[in-house]
Amino acid sequence: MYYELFLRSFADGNGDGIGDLQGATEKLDYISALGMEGIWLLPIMSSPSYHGYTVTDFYNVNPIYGDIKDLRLFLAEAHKRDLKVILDLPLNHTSTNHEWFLRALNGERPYSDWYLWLEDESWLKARRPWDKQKVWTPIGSTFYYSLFGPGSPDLNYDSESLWHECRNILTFWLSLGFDGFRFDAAKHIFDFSKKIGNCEYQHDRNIAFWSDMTSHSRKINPEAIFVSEVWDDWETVEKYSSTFGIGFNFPLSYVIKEAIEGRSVQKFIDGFRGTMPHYFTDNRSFESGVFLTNHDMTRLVTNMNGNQNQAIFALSMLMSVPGIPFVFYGEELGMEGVYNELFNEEQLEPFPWYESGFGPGQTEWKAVDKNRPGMGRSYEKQSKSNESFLSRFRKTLLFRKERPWLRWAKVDNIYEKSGCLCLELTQGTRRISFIYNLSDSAKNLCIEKTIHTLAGSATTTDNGINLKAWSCAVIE
Ligand code: ACG
Repeated sequence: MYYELFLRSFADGNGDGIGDLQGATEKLDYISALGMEGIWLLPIMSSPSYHGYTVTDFYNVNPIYGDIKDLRLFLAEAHKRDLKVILDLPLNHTSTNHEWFLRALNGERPYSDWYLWLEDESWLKARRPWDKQKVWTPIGSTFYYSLFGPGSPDLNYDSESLWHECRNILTFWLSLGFDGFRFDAAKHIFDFSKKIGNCEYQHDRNIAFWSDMTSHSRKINPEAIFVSEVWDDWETVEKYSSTFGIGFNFPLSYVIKEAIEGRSVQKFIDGFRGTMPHYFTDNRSFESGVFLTNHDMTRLVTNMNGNQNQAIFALSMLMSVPGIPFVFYGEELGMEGVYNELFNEEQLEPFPWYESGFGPGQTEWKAVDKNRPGMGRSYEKQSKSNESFLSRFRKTLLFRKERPWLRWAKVDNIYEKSGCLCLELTQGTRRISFIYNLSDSAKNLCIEKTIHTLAGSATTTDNGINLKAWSCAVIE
């Protein structure tokens, strides 16, 4: 189970109100106590942006987060707690302030080959596949290709020397002690076709690139961990996953949230079969990185319209399916926030350590709106109650931590029974069953076996159990 950590919002070590490596190091016991086996660290390289996905130096830590020494300490302390750390690496583009781009603008080789420049006016008609945004940005007398907006000129991987540079970047961070990478925008390495003068995903070329980069990395660390970010339908996600070993299962995150919203057992069954086919067999060439939300999405409790019981129920589903679960920082406190891009980014608000909103280590880099002081959302307040959302969330996480074998489990059966969803998993001699009531009313089920609950509650009846609304029963 991994914790998705946004340094800037997490914990401040030097009193400047901006989260940093020193602050995060001081909170590693907190992350470990959640039952985590690892951390996905959002980009920490030098960058002019708050999100860090537009890099100005691939070989350095953003000075506001600390320096290489702070990073080495963070990694050493994480490893002392058996926490792996994977680094989010955005290789698809750079910042416009990267030295490479500035030297490219001066016509210096090889840098001018490392970006894509307009060669034909007809290319200007190209639009981003998912939201039809323009993809060419004017500069001087030319245009550069920038899929993620004017601040992020795409790198041109037709250039061999750029592949060589990427291998050096991977070597650098692995040699510092990272256990692997989350590769950003993995399907976008080759996503503009000069032949058709428009955006076109060239999946085979993308996979050839990533195969080269992951093989290079495995020469440095044979145990290196790679997670691919391919935000697409299942067929596309599956295409990439075996090259990396772990593929984020975006489609499953929608299946869980939409089945809950629609209170539909059948929707879950159909969706689960369609997005986890590799877990219905024993032989699989990759694992799914399973999750409910990430930094590009609306937060869990907000997605559930503030219904904390449904949020814990959704988490119980995540904690019971095979694969490697990822949890976005702050979800454990029930933090709220609607996703919006480059506006107020309310899904990235400071982690509220104190109920007053202030105290040693509290980050204050941006105003908070959805997670204000005095709302009872803070760690300080919730850690004092066994009934708090945090306590319920942590209990659910620890259920998973105590059953690491679920990662590799095989799905034996998934079916509907008395209006509930039933999931049966096995792994070797182990077997476990989950019964989910994804409805607003209690359900009676004829079950002889003893159960315990992972979410909500149940009572025993003469011939079985009465499973309350938004509850999950476990037989093991
Ligand atoms: C990554 C990072 C993100 C970062 C960048 C750029 C990339 O997580 O934080 O932005 O470095 C696309 C890309 C992803 C990208 C997101 C933001 N995420 O593929 O790599 O945009 C559709 C498309 C997807 C698209 C998604 C966006 O298919 O390609 O993701 O929409 O919403 C169903 C469909 C599925 C569809 C979804 C949603 O599931 O099957 O295909 O996905 O519905 O409609 C960072 C900052 C940004 C900044 C940028 C420069 O976060 O704010 O602008 O850097």
